[in-house]
Amino acid sequence: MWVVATAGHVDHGKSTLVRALTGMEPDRWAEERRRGMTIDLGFAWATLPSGGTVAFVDVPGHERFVPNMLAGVGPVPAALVVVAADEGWMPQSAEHLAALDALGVSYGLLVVTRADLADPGPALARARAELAVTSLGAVEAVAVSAVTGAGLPELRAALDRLAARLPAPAVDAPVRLWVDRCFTVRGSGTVVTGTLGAGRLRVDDELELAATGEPVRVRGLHRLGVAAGRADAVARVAVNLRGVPRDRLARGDALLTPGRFRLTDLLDVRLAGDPAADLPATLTLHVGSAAVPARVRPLGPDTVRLRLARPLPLLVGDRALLRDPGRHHVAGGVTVLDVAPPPLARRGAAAARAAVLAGLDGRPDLAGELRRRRLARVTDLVRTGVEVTARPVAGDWLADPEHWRQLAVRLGEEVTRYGREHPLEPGAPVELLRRRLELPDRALVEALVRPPLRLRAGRVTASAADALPEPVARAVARIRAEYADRPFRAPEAADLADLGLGPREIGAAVRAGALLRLAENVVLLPGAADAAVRVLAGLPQPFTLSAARRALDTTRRVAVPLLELLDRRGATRRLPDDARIVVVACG
Ligand SMILES: Nc1nc2c(ncn2[C@@H]2O[C@H](COP(=O)(O)OP(=O)(O)OP(=O)(O)O)[C@@H](O)[C@H]2O)c(=O)[nH]1
Ligand SMILES: [Mg+2]
Repeated sequence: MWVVATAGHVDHGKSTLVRALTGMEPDRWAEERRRGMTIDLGFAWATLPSGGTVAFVDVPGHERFVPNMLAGVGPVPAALVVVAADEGWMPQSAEHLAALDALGVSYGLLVVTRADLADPGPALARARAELAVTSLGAVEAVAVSAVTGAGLPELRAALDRLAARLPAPAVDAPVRLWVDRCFTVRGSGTVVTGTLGAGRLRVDDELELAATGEPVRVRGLHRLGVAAGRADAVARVAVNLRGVPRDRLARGDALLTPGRFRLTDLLDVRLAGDPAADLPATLTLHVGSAAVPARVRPLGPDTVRLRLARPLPLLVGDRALLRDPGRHHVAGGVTVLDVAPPPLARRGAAAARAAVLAGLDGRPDLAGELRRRRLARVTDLVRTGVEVTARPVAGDWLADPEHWRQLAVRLGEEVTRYGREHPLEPGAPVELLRRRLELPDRALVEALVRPPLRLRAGRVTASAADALPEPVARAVARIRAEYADRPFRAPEAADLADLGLGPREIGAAVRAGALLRLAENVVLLPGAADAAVRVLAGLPQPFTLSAARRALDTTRRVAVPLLELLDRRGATRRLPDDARIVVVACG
């Protein structure tokens, strides 16, 4: 199924055309039929020559009902721009086209109606020129008469060609169904309708009501008036909801895949249209079927911050439009750049923010998001529209790699400082370190603890060697200094003896985590095992003992027990032919 919205000035024959194509009545209200004018959205559908189905969202052309028109076209990716041959280009032809352009609608047809009343040529030429400079660009044009039927077969064929060009819908994407109608069906309860632009709905699905976050369940589903167990985007759907009173829902609400969207009333956007500085302080933001007053704060030449009167489920990259209802003026399209922007409290913050926004294009980008936020929860990032491909550093926390490295260094410094200030205490409390590093979660502090730091009983100790008798600590320090840049070389037995490290001293150092014992008189610095796995993971798999020895730049004396240790830890696995593979790359 494809969904196409109409657009065009009042009385230009949009509804008549939809009626002629579908045999259905798009003007649902008695008042509409009495006045011969569309007031609210109408819905009808037809089978095309190819056998495919096209559903129409028929919009009102009258200037008073532009907000209804916008609610209809908001979630629809294709448009039929209708112009009457006998009237030609008119104010709402322009306003509707500006709206389609602002929303970035790039698929459509131009239909010159009432071709039995006047030569369609001039209206067609003017409309073509107007469309050419918008997101629609050069579109196919057809002249029709709903009275004589002339042009309708050509229009049906053109609709088929348009449908064939429409991009494949993202069926696996999360659902955000913008509600355009809401009513009660006796015996069934609340029903909402909308254009499903992406994702898939099934009977019994649990969804989230955007306005309140409350869970709702799909009790029944209709596609184009027929009950269905499931509906894949793109589709016109009616959703019967279990246990939701009718008055809880209205046009502009949305049904969401749980956990995939974030309600926001503060967003930074890029404008296409009027310059930021020329915008009035208050405009209406139209997105999906919603229309929400927004306070506008210019940041850069084409970027503004919007404070919405009520929060909406928006994602980075969403297209929307700003309109001045008083002036009947579409101020421009917006692309959402950030749905969780930082507050602009400090002096100069707005200018700094403008500089950041200048580098954003509305494409969700994990590395960039992490660079800006430094730390973020997976769930929060997903809800902004970012695809998370990185591994969390702790719990569901993601970190910018550079920031994480700096935090690790600062943790070491803070622990050392604490040790100096409190020489009698066994290390710095994790909670205190969390506050000093301004981290939101203790788990982050714990994840930053790496040798020579150690975590014990809620405290981080500066160096395991601190807990050792003075001569042993000094000997370990010498080894650390000498072997730091060749971590897989081990001191010879004679060197250990020279350092005063006999079996008892080595045992103490190993227990304190200051040394890693591979075999009798074979010790490395702690961390060497993890580092070795990283090196070995870079080898062609599987690898032999001698390949490992060369890669680690070490001797058999170290390589043999080191690999055995890694086997025991499950980081490597020994194959029947004695070669090995790395199982998990740790660290
Ligand atoms: N002669 C002739 N009349 C037409 C044609 N198409 C529409 N009309 C007439 O034009 C008038 C307006 O048609 P509608 O279809 O209601 O126009 P509309 O664009 O839906 O109007 P709104 O929904 O109010 O914006 C009606 O009286 C139609 O009968 C046509 O091809 N030829
Ligand atoms: Mg109409």
